[in-house]
Amino acid sequence: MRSLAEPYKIKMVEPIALLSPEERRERIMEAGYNTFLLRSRDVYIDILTDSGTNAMSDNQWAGLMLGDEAYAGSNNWLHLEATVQELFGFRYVVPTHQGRGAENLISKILIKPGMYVPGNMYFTTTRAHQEMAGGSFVDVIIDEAHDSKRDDIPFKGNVDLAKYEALIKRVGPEKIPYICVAVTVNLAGGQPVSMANLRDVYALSKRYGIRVIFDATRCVENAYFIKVREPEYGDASIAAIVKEMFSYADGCTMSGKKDGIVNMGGFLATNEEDTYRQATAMVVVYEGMPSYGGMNGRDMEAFARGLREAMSFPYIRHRVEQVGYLGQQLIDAGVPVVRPIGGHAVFVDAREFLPHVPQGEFPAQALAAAIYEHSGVRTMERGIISAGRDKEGKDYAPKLELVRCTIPRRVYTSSHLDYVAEAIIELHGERDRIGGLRWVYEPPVLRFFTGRFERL
Ligand code: PLI
Repeated sequence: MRSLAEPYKIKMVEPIALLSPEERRERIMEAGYNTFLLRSRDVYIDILTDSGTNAMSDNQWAGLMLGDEAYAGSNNWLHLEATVQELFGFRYVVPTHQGRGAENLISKILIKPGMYVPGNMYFTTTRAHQEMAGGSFVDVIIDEAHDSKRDDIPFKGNVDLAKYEALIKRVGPEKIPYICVAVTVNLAGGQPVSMANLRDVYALSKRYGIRVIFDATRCVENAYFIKVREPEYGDASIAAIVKEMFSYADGCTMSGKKDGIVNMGGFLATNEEDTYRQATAMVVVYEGMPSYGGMNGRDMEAFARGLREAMSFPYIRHRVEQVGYLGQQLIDAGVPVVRPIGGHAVFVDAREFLPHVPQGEFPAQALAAAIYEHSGVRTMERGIISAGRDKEGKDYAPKLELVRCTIPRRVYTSSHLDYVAEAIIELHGERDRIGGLRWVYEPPVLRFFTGRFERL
């Protein structure tokens, strides 16, 4: 097969520069060995996250000029609302400034203290909102999702129906306001959920009268995996797959900063009038009018256009395959990564990369810092630091201790990814010299964002 070249050409550039090794050593020390605390200008290739780091198209930039910045009833809101209704099939849409704004609304509206919220692996902000509303998250993803080496499972994000039903029987359906199904599953490695599983989860939930709420953040990447891995969908369009996926949900939250291909934005969507009424009452307190929810008119225009662009097969094929291109180089060189490679990121297995660093000395945090120091590439810890502590104050200690190399949409070319691969492969050859870290400052919630460390 010919190489899959970028399905876009570059019209505007943003210069980047590589600091000297001495400067990088100093900068990461000043940042408390936390890549979140580095200054962007000190980073050469930034694969911290795919969130809000997307490059917009000429069509989206043109849309910015049509921003209707009215306080109420903005034209761009009407466009965004109609686009979400058409693409996802939900009746009601509530705008929020980003995904966690929508998570706040749905958690406050539906979760009462003492309730349980099953989900296919936790996500940091999602679980934080569930817990702040008095709920307890329960992981009902298939066991294999916690095993970085199981590469024979095409839909590693699937819900384990037996685990889910056992929870329903244990606590009673009235204690479960909804199941949160993430498509794809970020912390499992960007792993997808099959259409068959979505259908089964919905049917089981309806038997017990439980709502299904999707985390739609990377739903287009999930649709691509369904198209290429689930035989009966091989000829279906991405838009048709997305529409069918969401027919198995009662509502969703979405961070537009990922598959919306914008830099800011989000929404809550639902088919329930009562949930919608409560959300519109609450959105004015936390986000803004129900016709902007924290977004500018121009941002909503770009978001509406971005959602439509995301449904293009050449776009999403290149996006997911570009991630695979980086992953394959690491696999070929013997660097341990989560397999199969997911939709938005390559996750390096830090436990295996640094077997001499115990989890209590934060191998993924140490490895992310070492990658920056070695190459100027910024990645992110997704292990014990991200997992946080439970209500008793005990570390969650997840099985997966990972460094995420997250590819922004339409930003980097294959040669940037070649550089990343070369740097990580080189560092793998020198892994014995990387040691662990200890806390200097640990924040009470979402500690990975602003925590500080020192070398042991
Ligand atoms: O960053 P927000 O508030 O727009 O979205 C929160 C959020 C919700 N669900 C999922 C699956 C996410 O990945 C997510 C945000 N992810 C970030 C910031 C990331 O770096 O992956």
